[in-house]
Amino acid sequence: TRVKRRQDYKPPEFLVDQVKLKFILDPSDTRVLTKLHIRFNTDAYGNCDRAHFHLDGDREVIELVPNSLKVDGRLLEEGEDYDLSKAHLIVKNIDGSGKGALVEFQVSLNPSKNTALMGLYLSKSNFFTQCEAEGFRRITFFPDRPDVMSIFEVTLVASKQDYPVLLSNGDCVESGSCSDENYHYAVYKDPFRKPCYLFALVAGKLVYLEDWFVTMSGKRVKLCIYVQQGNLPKATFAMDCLKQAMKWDEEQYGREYDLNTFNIVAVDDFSMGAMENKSLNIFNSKYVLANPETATDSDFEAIQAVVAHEYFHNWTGNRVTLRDWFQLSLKEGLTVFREQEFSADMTNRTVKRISDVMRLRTTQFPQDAGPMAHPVRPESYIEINNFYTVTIYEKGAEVIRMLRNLVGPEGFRKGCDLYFDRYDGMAVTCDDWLAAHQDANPHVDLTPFRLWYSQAGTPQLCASTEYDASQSTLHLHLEQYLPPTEEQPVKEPMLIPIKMGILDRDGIPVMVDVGDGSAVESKVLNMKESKQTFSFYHVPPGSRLSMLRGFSAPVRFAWKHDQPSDDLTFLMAKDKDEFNRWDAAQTVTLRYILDIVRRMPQGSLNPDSMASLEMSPSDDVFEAFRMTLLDEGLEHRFRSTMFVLPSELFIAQWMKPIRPDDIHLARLHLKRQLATRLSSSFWSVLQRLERELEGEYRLDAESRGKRALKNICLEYLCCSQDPTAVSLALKHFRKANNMTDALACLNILSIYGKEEGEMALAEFYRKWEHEYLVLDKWFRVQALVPSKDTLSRVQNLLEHKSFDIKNPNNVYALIGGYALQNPYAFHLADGSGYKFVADQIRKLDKINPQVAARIATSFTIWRELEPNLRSHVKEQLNLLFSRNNLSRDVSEVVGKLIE
Ligand code: B3K
Ligand code: ZN
Repeated sequence: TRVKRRQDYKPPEFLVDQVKLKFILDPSDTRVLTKLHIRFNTDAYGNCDRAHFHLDGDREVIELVPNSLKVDGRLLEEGEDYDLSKAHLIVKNIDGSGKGALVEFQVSLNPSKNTALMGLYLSKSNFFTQCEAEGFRRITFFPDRPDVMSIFEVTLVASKQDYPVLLSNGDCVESGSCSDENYHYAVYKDPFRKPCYLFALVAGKLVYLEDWFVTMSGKRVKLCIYVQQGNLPKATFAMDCLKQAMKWDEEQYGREYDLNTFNIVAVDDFSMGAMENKSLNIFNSKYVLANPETATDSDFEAIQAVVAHEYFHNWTGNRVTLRDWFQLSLKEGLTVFREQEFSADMTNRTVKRISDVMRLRTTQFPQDAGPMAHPVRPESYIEINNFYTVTIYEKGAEVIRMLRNLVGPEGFRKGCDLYFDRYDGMAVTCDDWLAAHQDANPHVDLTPFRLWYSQAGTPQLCASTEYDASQSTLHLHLEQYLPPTEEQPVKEPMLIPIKMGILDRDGIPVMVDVGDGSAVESKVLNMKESKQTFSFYHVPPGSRLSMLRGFSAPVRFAWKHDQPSDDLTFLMAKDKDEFNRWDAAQTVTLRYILDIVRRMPQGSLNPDSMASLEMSPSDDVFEAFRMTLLDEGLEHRFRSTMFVLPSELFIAQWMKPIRPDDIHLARLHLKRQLATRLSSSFWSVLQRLERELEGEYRLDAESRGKRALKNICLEYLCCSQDPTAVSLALKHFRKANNMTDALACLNILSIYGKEEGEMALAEFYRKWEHEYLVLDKWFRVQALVPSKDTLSRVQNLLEHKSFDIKNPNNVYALIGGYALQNPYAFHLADGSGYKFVADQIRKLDKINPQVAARIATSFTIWRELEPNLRSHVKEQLNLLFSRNNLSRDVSEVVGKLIE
């Protein structure tokens, strides 16, 4: 069977202590000379006479050079001494006493044909590698699993002229000219044992930005960022981020960098964000290159986050690595969490939390509720690349956050210290991680917490209250429910930490008194049972609860009886927890949108009749939004976030069956009503901010916040179909001296403008025609227009001369933007949107299966759709699945969707 199971784990039979690789680089015929010092794993299996050594190798990509395979110098015969299968090389009868053997061979491969961007490939004529998760087997034969850790020595040989820069992991210990003067070589040694998924090489024409960092023990580390000629000035921001991250990891976790150099290389063709190869991080160029003209404020923040994330992996992932891929969240969840905290420290904690939670709710909750649901530590997979999911990453990070809250910040630091100390240089499991925290915090019982790793699905938490006026006691009844999933029909109650507070009728905090002698402003209730009641004493009448502060657990929270909207607007204005002020705004708007959708029969909403729809939120809702908008005591950035309405994907989770059009229209209706009612306030804030932002562009947090608020004001005003606002947007677009404003206006104009939109798009293209990363924005803006005509626009853009379907960034911007982020345009009543996306998946699957599979996740929620749409999706999924030669990646996703 093709399914791999966590329970089937067995330690490797052979260990590889040392790997020597020599690459003779050539675009169409690269040679890899491989020498492996191997040894039977006597620790796991004792002694034996002889055993077969199994090496993985993707023989559709690599070929064993005839007569090159030797063991201890002896040439081996196929059939007699070794076998080759489609995915393996099996070297037979190796000594099993543990005394070791030297296995040598050569392979040949053709990087120029590698469009999957896994293994060794070319991008703009330069060589790059990507090995995680199982790309190393596309470079040479090797036991390609993370628990085989080796010391690597790598020699690169290449043409001097075409590949002046030669890089691999570790330090360059030797370099020079070859006997053929047209070629040169470099030898790299990495002193740290590592799994082969962390191997990397880069060769080509690149320039670099150099800097240095002095570590806490006084070691000077050379930092280099390699980019294509002409891009050097765009690398300075990433360099600053790297230094900030290095410092932060020393201060917060006591982690110091461990080599003499740290390199980052930017590449345009890359299937994901970036890769943490030991000392040679390879980055999608969109997470390295930025200047104010070409990058938005959000781009800068994303760069800061990704640079830090990859750097942090040096300890969480590289020094301590994974036993097997089921443990993926051990490094990813933890590293995301570390990045989130870093970014919070560098920017605005509340806003960062809000944006992380938005993402979790918009993308991870639907995954957890559908056929793609899996636990943070999965039990099985077919293609591991499909498991680099929001569940592993983002929910994984939530689990770490809960753990830290459970043991407290000091306990968490102690647990981390113990983890690094105990497992340095080892390949370990999520259980080992928990064991370290348990041992460091013996007073807390972490047993019930483990379920967060094993149970899939989002717990639903339902609350109700009862107030006993005679005793001034408030009883809070909580119920949790975790819906069954395919693999787990019966679930156990989870340990849910609920941070909460009480406000009296004037909004003054009431000390939370649960009768244990302590009285605090914010209390964490650890709910363990499926039903549980908590009682609070000395609660004045008319008090209100603020629940799940800071989103203390990744659950869907709801009150049994909807709160009256004045409770919510009260919390919007008064909660001491800023996150919950935002969340109250989300609930108020979500409820109103759902209200419209539920009251209107399907199809009765249409774009033209919306204006006459006689429904409106109550006055206090408008007032609460106006107060927020005008409250100078609040940070600009926070105020702008308050106006980001719940996403259509989030709203859809509260509706069965899902009617995407109605959701979109109802949401738009609310947006217009807010825009109209608050119009004069939007204008006054906008004008004031315009004045304040005049002059030179500044990147500081304050200016970023001002831009965000200014642009959201403009968006609302344009949404209210105010022609003055639309012309102003065009004016701003034309005179913008930074990409944040330009892109915000382009976006607004393409949605709310008519010919203004087309003009702006054309001008934008002309201006940025030669800036590859900026064109991605241009594609995405068009893919995101919520219109029934977007499909034909996207279809046309596929043929555009600047669009390259082999480039993942292009694909994610255009096809991904359309299929994953634009429900109104994607869900077309005749199913043509689905057919289009299915066609693209078929095409992409031949090019880059990983990217194709990701696009296929756009169908995750299909079973919840209303019957007409559902039947159209079903038809497309069946058609897709019936096709043979689907990659493992796509067939696993589609198989799960239709099963
Ligand atoms: N570890 C890589 C992801 C590799 C994905 C392989 N399909 C990037 C990261 O999470 O840091
Ligand atoms: Zn990562």
